[in-house]
Amino acid sequence: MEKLIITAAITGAEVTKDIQPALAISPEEIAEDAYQCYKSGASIVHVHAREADGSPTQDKDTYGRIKEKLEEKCDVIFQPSTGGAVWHSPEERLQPVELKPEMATLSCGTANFGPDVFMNTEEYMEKFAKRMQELGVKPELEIFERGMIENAKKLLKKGLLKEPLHFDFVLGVPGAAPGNPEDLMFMADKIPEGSTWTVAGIGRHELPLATLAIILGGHVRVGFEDNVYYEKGVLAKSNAELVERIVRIAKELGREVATPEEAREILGLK
Ligand code: KMH
Ligand code: ZN
Repeated sequence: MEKLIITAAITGAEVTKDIQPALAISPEEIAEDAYQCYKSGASIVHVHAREADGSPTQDKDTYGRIKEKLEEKCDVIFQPSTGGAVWHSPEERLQPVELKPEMATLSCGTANFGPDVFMNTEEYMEKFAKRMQELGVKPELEIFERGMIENAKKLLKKGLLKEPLHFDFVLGVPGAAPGNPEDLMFMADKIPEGSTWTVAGIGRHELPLATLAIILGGHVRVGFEDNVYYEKGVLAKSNAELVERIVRIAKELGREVATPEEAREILGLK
């Protein structure tokens, strides 16, 4: 079986320091957190930038500072968000791709997101995909609902995506697809042959879905963006602690963990 790619989604846009005191805020803190995750076994870091006051920002220069500091430390794959927060405009959200990171996320449709709506119209999905293609940025296709796989296939048909595709099933968001094992298996069965996939289980779904993905041959995303707990009622000490647990489970299940270079091979980044 292919080696396991672990993505650390370290900040997100919604988590606050009140909820998780170990949350990194400044570019220096975010780069250091990402480095600790890399040392623990992550080969990709998915990042949302923050303002000094902790609020989420899609500012290109802030992402640029994180990227620069991270590149000084290690060769982990830097994957900025183009999802941002629900209230960011599409133009704001797209900014970090101008830094030409190796990857960036591309959300493939609109979904309820707790009490909010995470809006991704066809026009903007196409615009995001086109710009990423022009800049040579590989999209990670964020799938919150089954129909979003079809939206991704439509982008592929229009020539706005290039195979092999890489999907991230984000399961367990309140208002979108639930985080049950059968939901993951159903979705993983519907993507084009030759695609790769990872799973981001939200909250209590993180660990069981990660374990299932290791068994099924998929890849895994963990981190404060998706889940701030180590176990019920116990906060994780760090993002790295969540990565370390996945490395241990993978080892027990006989799945080797990919280095960033190996992840690049698997994802067709080079
Ligand atoms: N914060 C969510 C509204 C992404 O990073 O591409 C969207 C999100 C997806 O986190
Ligand atoms: Zn994100």
